[in-house]
This record gives sequence, C-alpha cells and structure tokens, in this order.
Amino acid sequence: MTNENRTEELTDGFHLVIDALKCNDIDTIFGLVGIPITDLARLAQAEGMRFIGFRHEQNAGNAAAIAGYMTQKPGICLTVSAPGFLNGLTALANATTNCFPMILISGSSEREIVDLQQGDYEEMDQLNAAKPYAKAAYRVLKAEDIGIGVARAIRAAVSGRPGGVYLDLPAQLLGQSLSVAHGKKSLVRVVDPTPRQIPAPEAVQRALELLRGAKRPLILLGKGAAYAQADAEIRALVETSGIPYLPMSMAKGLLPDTHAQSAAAARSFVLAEADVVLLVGARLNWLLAHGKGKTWGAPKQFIQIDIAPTEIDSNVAIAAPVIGDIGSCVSALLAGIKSGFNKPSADWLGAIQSRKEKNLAKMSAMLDQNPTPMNFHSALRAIRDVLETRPDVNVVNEGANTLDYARSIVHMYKPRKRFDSGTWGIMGIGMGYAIGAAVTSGLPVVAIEGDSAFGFSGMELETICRYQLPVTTVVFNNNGVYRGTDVNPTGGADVAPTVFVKGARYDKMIEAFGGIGYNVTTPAELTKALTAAIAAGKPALINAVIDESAGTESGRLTNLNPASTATKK
Ligand code: ADP
Ligand code: TZD
Repeated sequence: MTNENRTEELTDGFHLVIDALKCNDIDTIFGLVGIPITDLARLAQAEGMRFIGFRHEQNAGNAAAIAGYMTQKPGICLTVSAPGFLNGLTALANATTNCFPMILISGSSEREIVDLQQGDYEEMDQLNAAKPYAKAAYRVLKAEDIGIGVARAIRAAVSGRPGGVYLDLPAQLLGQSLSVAHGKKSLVRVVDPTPRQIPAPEAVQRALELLRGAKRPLILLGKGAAYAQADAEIRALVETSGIPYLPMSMAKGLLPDTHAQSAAAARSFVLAEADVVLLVGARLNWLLAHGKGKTWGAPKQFIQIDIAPTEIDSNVAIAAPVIGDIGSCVSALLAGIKSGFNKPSADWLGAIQSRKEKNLAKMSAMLDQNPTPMNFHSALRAIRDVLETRPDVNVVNEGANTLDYARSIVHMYKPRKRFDSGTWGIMGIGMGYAIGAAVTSGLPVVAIEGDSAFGFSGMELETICRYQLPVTTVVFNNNGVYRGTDVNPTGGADVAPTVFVKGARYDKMIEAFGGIGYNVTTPAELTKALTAAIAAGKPALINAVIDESAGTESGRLTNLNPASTATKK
C-alpha cells in the first residue's frame, strides 16, 4: 500500500471509552458483562486496566462506590442494559446518598427503539430512570463526544459534594468509528477535578467567635471529614483546641479510637450537654436525631463545615456555617485557634472523663463475660483484640445488632478503614465493599456480618475466591434477622418472618469455591481462626455461632419501628 491510497486509521467507541478512562488515571472497572458491553470489558483488560467481574451488579456498584470513597477518584461500575442497569442503580443511589463518587456506566438499547417503545432486547429509558437517584446523568450519542462525556461524569462525581453519576452508552455508539487522530483529540483530561473551595474569612471569624465563647464545646467528625483526606489538619484542630470529639461510625480511626479526647464512650452525655457543636463533614440526619429532641438535650449552637451550602439549616438553624472543602476550612479555623484560644474548662473535660470511666466499666463487665453460646459482646471482644494487632486491616460491617455492637466495641486506628451500612442503614453492602476495599488497598479486609446482612451479597464469595482476595468474612450466625427465636403465633408450618434455617454452616459456602471455612463456637476459637485467616491473606469465612436469643429487634433502632410509636389497642 502506498501512502497516497492508504485509508485513514480508525478507532471506535469501545476504544475511546477505555482511552478516556485511562487518560484520567482510572485503572479499575467493577462490573458484570453481557450485551452490549462484553467487548468493552475485554478491551479494558487487554489495555491493561483491571476488570473485576461480579455475580450481581449491585455488588459491583458497591465496590466501585467504596473505591471512590477511599481514593477521591470515581469508582467505575459497568453493566448491561435494563435489568443489569437497575441492579446497579441501587448502588448508585446508595453512593449518592452517602456522598461517594462513582460512575455507573451502562450499555443501552438504541434511542429510536426505546423512545417508540418498540420492545428491544432489555429495553429501558435508563437515563430518565437514573436521574432521580444520581447526582448527574448523561448520555453520549456520538463517538467524538465520549471524551467530553467521560470528563463531565468524572467532574460531576468528585467536585463539590461527591455522588453517583450515570453515563448511558447506547450499543451503536460503541461500534461507531472515528479516525484515530480525531479520536485522540476528542479525549479530555480533567484538570483539577476537586478544586479547593476556600471559606469566606467572615464565616471563619463567626465560627471562631462562637467556639471561643463556648463553655462545653464538642467536635463531631463525619465521614465527609474522613473522605476529605485532611487527616493531619483535623488531628491538629482537635489537639490544638483541646476540644473533645465524637466520630460518626465511618469517621472512626480518623484519630485513633483510643485517643484521650475521644468522647465516644460518653456519646449520649456530650450530645445532650454540649453548648456549641462543630460539625465537620457530618449531616444532622436521622443518625444524629436530626439535631433536636431528647438526644440533644439543652438548646445549642451549631457550627457546620460542609462543601454543600444547601446542607446548612436542613434540620435545625446553623449559627455559623463554614462553606468550603474540609481541608481549607479546618486549616482556617486552626490558624485562628493558634492565634488565641482557651482550652475547654476542667469542669467540662472532667465531667466527660468521669462519664467515660463509668460507661467503660459497664462495657468491660459485659465484654468480660464468657457465655455459652457466645453473644455479640464476647465474639466482638475476640475480634477487637485481633484487630488491635492489625491496624492496617479494612473493616466492613453490616447487620443490626452486629453493626451496632461492632461500631462501639471494635476500635479503629487509621482513617478510611471502616466501611458500613452508612446513611441509609442499608443491608447488602458487605461483599461489594469488601471486594472494593481489598482491590483498592491491596490490604486485608475483615467483614463483620450479620447472617441476614451477609445473605444479600453472599454469592460474591466466588468472586473473592476467583481473585484470591485477602477477605475474611465473619458471619454472626444467630439463626435469623435480629435473632432466631421468634415463633409463628398460629403454630403453622412456616417459621416466623425473622427466622432462618437453624445451625446453618456458612463456612461450607466458601469451601465450594476453594476458600477456607471455619466454624467457631467460642471466643478462643474465633481468635485463633481470625488470626490465622488474616495471616494467610487468603479468602476465608468464619461461621461464628451466636446465641440465637442474644439480639434485639432492629438492634438499637427499636424506636424507629412503627409499632413502638403506634397507639396500643
Ligand atoms: P456521617 O454519616 O458520617 O455523619 P454524612 O455522610 O452525613 O456523614 O456527611 C458527610 C458530609 O460531608 C456531607 O454533607 C458532604 O457534603 C460533606 N463533604 C464531603 N466531602 C467534603 C469535603 N471534601 N469538604 C467538605 N465537605 C465535604
Ligand atoms: N433490606 C435492606 C436493603 N436494608 C435493610 N436495612 C433491611 C432490609 C432491613 N434490615 C435491617 O435494617 S437490619 C437487617 C435487615 C433485614 C438484618 C438484621 O439481621 P442480621 O443482624 O442477621 O444481619 P443481627 O446482628 O442478627 O441483628
């Protein structure tokens, strides 16, 4: 072939999607293949990206979301159209709710068929279905727009308040061709995707004045504070000011849970008694009793650091909003505190300390018991002690009692190592988060799971074994949802709505895929199994037999059950 008649070298939509992701340093896709995206997954792998294939899209989406939370880069989830997309949508909605950056990319049917509702294979108007549950949703129709579409999705996911973004890629787009030169030019590398947002000086002054006038100040750290990766500034603010702090569950470890200023063991006391509360990346939603009522005791004034201005006054009046990124806002407050601040009074700190000691004594009496069978406390004591020796381990946690007790018993020592049911209190994040955390960090994961919670994503044990991930799942097996002792009041053959098969052996499930299963009935056995499993760095599942009468309905959320507020006849 001579130079003159050589046809122009071509690329296509498949290549451009991969090129656009790689051009923005995205190196991993979590997904599940099928028409029309199988070749996209193959190509990603061929081009050196990691493709982690799941057994259900919701788990792939959860893995992507937690990867986004850990890295500040959007996690990518790839699915097929309609049902695959809908399976992934739960994870996208959960990511948006939790402010985690992720992008759900789904293949879709052609517009002309979808819009006339002519009944295509897996037909659905996915873009409009995604919109209410995503921070943003985009569709690309021309191959030359793939670069800009991916750039837009990335920026929407990570800038400002992070969230889930949907990117719709119709099958025909993937097959469209374009000259290599034109394709290359169409790629966009996103410059400064998470720009700093500096708080207004007067907002910082207002906050400092309030803090300086406080008699009983409190700092409340949320998962936004952990996400922001401003660990050193946050620690300096806490330590320089001397103000006691409370971590929300995913902010545990931002400072080590054993830190002297942690008021976690006196949580109810400080929430009720504080007069000025500084919220750092934490929303006053149901997890904080909406900032009012009995939990919060006497009236108080709030300072709120958040990147989203509309979060302010969402539940109660905020006296001093500080809008900006947490790193910049905390640095500004810290500078002010360094230039003059009286540490909290000995009265306030002493009152917290004595409440802490009282509660910790009560807790250690519970933890020291050794009932047979194990209860939540004795099993969690064993896990706490093993994890104390391995602060590098990522912890995933879901369930009702299993979540509530683990949150207060298992200490965290490093930031962004605890991943749990989060803002929705959702079940089903377990194996997706575990896989996402293992793949993203390359470090071991221990997933502490209620038996019901585990069931939502349990089939991903195969995925864990397939990729030989260092994930140890501990199933707190108490034979049911919350507990296993309910009975069918009619005496009929069906068991009660909360009851599962008694004495199930979840450890056998992982053995089916070549993983290591343990069945443990005592804290000593649990300690031994967990230590061995973490050290082996191989897929393992520990079936921990828990007293089936140990749990309470809905864990610590009994007050949210309608029956508890309904007028009793
Ligand atoms: P928690 O459940 O731990 O209380 P939330 O998810 O309710 O935490 O709150 C996280 C908050 O952090 C959100 O309001 C979000 O807008 C905010 N946020 C997230 N990232 C940043 C950041 N980099 N800078 C400032 N605020 C942030
Ligand atoms: N479905 C989804 C998606 N999320 C939920 N939160 C629930 C259902 C309701 N639910 C809870 O809030 S906790 C829970 C369910 C089903 C399971 C509790 O049982 P468990 O944990 O075995 O996981 P414990 O430790 O035995 O209480």
